[in-house]
Amino acid sequence: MNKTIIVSNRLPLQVSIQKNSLEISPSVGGLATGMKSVHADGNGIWVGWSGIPENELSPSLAKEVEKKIKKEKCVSVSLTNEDIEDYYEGFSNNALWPLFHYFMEYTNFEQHEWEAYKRVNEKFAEVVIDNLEDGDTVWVHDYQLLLLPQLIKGKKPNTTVGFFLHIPFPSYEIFRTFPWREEILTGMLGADLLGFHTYDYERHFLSSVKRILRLDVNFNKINYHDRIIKVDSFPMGIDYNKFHNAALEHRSGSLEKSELRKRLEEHVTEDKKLILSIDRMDYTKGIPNRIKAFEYFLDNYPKYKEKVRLVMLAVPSRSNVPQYQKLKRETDELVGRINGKFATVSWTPIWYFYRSMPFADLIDLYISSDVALITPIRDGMNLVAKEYIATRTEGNGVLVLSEMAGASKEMNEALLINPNSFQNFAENLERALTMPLNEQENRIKFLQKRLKRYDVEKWAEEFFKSLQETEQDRNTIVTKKLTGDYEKSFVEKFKSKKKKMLLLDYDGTLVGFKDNPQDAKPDDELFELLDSLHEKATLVLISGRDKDTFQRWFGHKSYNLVTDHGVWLYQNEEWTALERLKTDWMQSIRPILETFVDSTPGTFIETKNYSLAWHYRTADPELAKIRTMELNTVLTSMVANNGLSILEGNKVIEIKSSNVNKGRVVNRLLIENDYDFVTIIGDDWTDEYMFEEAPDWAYTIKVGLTKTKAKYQIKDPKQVRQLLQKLI
Ligand code: GDG
Repeated sequence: MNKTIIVSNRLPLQVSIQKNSLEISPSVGGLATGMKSVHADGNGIWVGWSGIPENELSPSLAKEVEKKIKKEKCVSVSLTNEDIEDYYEGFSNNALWPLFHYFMEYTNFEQHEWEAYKRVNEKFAEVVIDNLEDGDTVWVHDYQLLLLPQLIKGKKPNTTVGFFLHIPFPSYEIFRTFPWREEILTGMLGADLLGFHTYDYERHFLSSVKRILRLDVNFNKINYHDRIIKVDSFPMGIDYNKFHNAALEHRSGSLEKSELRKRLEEHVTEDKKLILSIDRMDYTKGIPNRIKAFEYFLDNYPKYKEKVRLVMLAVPSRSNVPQYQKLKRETDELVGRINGKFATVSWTPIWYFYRSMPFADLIDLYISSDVALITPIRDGMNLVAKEYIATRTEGNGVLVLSEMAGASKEMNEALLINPNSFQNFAENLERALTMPLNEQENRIKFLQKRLKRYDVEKWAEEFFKSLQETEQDRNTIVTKKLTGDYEKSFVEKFKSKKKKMLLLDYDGTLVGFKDNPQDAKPDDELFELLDSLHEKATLVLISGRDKDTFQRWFGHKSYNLVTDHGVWLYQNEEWTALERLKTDWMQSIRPILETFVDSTPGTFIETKNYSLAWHYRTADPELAKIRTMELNTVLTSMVANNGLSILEGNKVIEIKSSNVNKGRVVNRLLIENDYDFVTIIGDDWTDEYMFEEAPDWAYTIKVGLTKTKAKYQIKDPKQVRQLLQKLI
């Protein structure tokens, strides 16, 4: 039975060893909840670190840990103290975490930590592969394991691999500073589906893939070797019912009130309000900034003195890292200073807790607070914001949320603020404190509806569904691939037939692309191949290239040539014009193309006899994308009335007479002779005209794995040559 292997840095359980006795308890985090059904399904297993370093376990204890966690359907990856220091605290938390959250000043690039990161990712891969069977699916989580997808795919290419990033993916300008940027991207591209919390992170990732790896991206799909990788956003939700029901229970009076709740309620009266913030103590969460902004608020709206209290829960995190220790000191000092500045005998403005709290206390905090102030400087999603909304069972309460949290993208009904503007912060806090009840209810209602529907289980389900679809897509490509039995029958047919024609496109089909088109000359091996083919079949090279170039390259051969997309035909050592075309339009189009060359570095114009081509292969892909749209807009109005058409080829826009296309030539050639075998091979969409005109029984083969009308697909020019070689 096929199973799913979930992989994350930590297993969803807590292992504690006391006086040589082992305690294992499941952890209750959002991820564990979301993955519950995926994990529980069939023989699903979870691979990760147990939280106990290898060095602290005797061999017998290690065995026992393994046995006990196996019962929880988990398998552990054993990590040494050194691994944890260099891979986890080092590379993951000192390089990836700050950089991905735009804290460049905290980012440390250490070669030995990078080595450890690679080594530990390989350890994870080993454990996954040991547990992997044909047909299994792997779902990898988060920034500690960016290299893992490719490590799995490289060894087990038929495995479906998904990856989800829980933190932001930074913009290209930030990501490009990373010394091992190519390796990180290639590592991630081992996945068939890459998921992010928001569309922005997805966009940033695609932009880096385009610019750094220079891969082709079509909408949200990446063409990578012979694979198509899907990239999409899946905003992670929470276990809505768990929070909502706990809040209902706490409010129902069936439970005895906790001390915390009693103390919180003492503060809340008609004109006094509680403001809540909960975060891990992390510099991304904007804690010092929030305290300073609160000071600004009290200074500028003094009527709220003694009327509001900020209850701030900061949960200890990574506390042995110097930056986190500094943050803790800064927070302590700020709270002290501000409490000292404003406190009265009966009031302290900030109640500050530096600890973690049991779930029940968390619920008490949520239900007792009139306003939640969630103001990270940068946050992948932020689940606390969602949890606060889920606990508002009476429909009141206001969420003030930073625009920099991924959650803001789907929580428009919150009061969205820029946490760096104290004025904006203070205005919205005042607005939250004075918001009429019916407005609060309307906003909460909308937010709850969405969070309830798109909860964490739905999130996992949607990701998983999309991941399974990639498997189906892969299978369709496989059925179209001209390999195995299909290839065998193709070769046999060719050999058994008498009147054969091979129509071969040139660039991208017989030769790969070069930065400068003039460098893509035919090589000796190609001549040898074409000579042999020409002895066995009518060989036609058909190209958008100009007549002069082909004359220079192939004039000494007797192959048939079609150039300029079908304007000229070379047969029996003679050139014939198939179309009579004007070229006077070039005078008005060329200056337009020149302005695009000036404004787009790396682009140039190629002048052919009957067309003008603007090449952008070496330009910045993002800029080129914008420019191609602009150029298309400018040209569209001009070409329509002048009998011209715009062809978008592979990194080139070509303007030519609309009467011409490769498909018309195919028709003409087919009529000339009574062929019993025809094969057409081409790579870009100008070749689709040929595929359209081909008779049903012909072989049409598209080079590359993008959408096509051709019946078969093949990976690249190298494979085309290998296939043709088999015909001789
Ligand atoms: C990363 C990304 C992304 C907090 N204090 C206590 C406690 N919590 C629980 C909350 C919430 C979770 O911890 C925190 O989740 P966040 O999403 O707010 O933040 P990160 O830990 O930074 O998580 C983040 C997330 O991954 C998921 O993809 O949203 O952007 O940084 O569930 O309730 N729970 C208990 N006591 C506490 O004191 N019991």
